Amino acid sequence: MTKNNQGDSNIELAKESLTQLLDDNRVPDTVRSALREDYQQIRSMLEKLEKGHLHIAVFGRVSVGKSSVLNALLGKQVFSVSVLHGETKTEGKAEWDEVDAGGIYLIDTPGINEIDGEERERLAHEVANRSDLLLFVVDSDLTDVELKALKTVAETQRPIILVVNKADQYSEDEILQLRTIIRKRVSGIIAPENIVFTAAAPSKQTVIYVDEDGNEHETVRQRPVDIINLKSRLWDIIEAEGKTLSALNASLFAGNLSEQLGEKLLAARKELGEKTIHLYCVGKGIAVALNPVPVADLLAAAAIDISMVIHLSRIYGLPMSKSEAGDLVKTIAAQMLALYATFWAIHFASSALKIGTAGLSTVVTGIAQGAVAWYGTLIVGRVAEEYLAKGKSWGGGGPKLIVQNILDSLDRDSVMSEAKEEIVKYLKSKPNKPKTS
Ligand SMILES: Nc1nc2c(ncn2[C@@H]2O[C@H](COP(=O)(O)OP(=O)(O)O)[C@@H](O)[C@H]2O)c(=O)[nH]1
Ligand SMILES: [Mg+2]
Repeated sequence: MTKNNQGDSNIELAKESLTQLLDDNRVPDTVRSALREDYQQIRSMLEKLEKGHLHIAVFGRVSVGKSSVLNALLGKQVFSVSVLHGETKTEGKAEWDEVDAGGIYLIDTPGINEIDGEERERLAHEVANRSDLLLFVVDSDLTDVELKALKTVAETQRPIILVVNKADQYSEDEILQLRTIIRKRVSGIIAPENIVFTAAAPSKQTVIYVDEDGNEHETVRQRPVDIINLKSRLWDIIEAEGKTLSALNASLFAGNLSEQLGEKLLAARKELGEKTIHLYCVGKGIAVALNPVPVADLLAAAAIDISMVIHLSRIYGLPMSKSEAGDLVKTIAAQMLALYATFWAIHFASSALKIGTAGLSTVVTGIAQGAVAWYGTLIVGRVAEEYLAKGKSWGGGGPKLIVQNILDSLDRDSVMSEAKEEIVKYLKSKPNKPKTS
């Protein structure tokens, strides 16, 4: 490959962002294992970058001559060719040693299907993602299916050469016409210089001639392979920007992947966070139900919320100290109180008054209060999560807006009745009846 400083620095940049993703220790192990496949993909991309490899893949309809085009480039029969549909079932890879730079690989792929649009799109992305340059092969004017597939691969921003194969089947006039039609059809997608005609495996030609005596003779002539236009176009591109190409595509790949990783990471954290919050809600609901707290002891009960916040902060990769978590819980509680003052007052004051009365009423009160505590912990958990997901920030609206939004998003009555149900279930499963003070 040509010495190219821009290319080198692009590679470094791509490598750096890939390595960063791999080494990101903020990613908890549970999440990391869920993302193992993505990590594997990053690793193989990194390896390819380090070796400076360039991948050129063919793509196109079955039987247009994809395998034949690659064989013609290689000058030997490496990939199997068949008159039957779908000869190439799996991918193949071969080094193209005609280019001095080395490390250039040709990749054969199965043909795209005429019918299944979704599968076609998936395949197009898959092939494009792993190659630095694409040879989109056709054997006539593009069908609608081919045009759609071409647009799909073009979206991946890979450079594409449109190879019109089986040129031997057309007369010179027909080729001129075909070139004009195809140019128009793919304008805006493929530059004219990237449309090349080839005859990778021309069919034999029967020639009949009449000799001086008037006798007819029939000879079969093998037409020559015509691949030089594609070769020289490829050489030009590799000469000019080979290294930049592979780095550019690696950056694109790394960029896409880190975006996807970010989304998956957040989803995985949300799921883990959800489970964690639920556990603390159950824990606190039951603790309070068994031991209804007077208003004055509410702070003691806040210890559970504080542990929950510390736990959540680890899941989100932004660990908090006990005092930091305590401050966060206080901030959230203050907003909750401000917004729902009467609600909290009624629930806690009435239960505080009733405390001390023995028997069933205490149990009933306890369950009701446990449900309120559960609801409170759920809000604290959800708000804390939002704060953590924003990288420890409240965003423009401050804590008030976030607490308000979370409160609005929760149906208080159904949360409380679910809480009561779970608490009762737990109490019933216990052989010892709750203590009455
Ligand atoms: N006439 C002609 N036939 C070709 C040419 N290239 C390939 N073929 C034939 O087209 C058929 C399919 O070729 P193949 O390379 O297996 O296509 P693929 O399915 O796209 O890989 C085979 O019979 C080839 O001999 C060409 O340039 N001219
Ligand atoms: Mg094939």
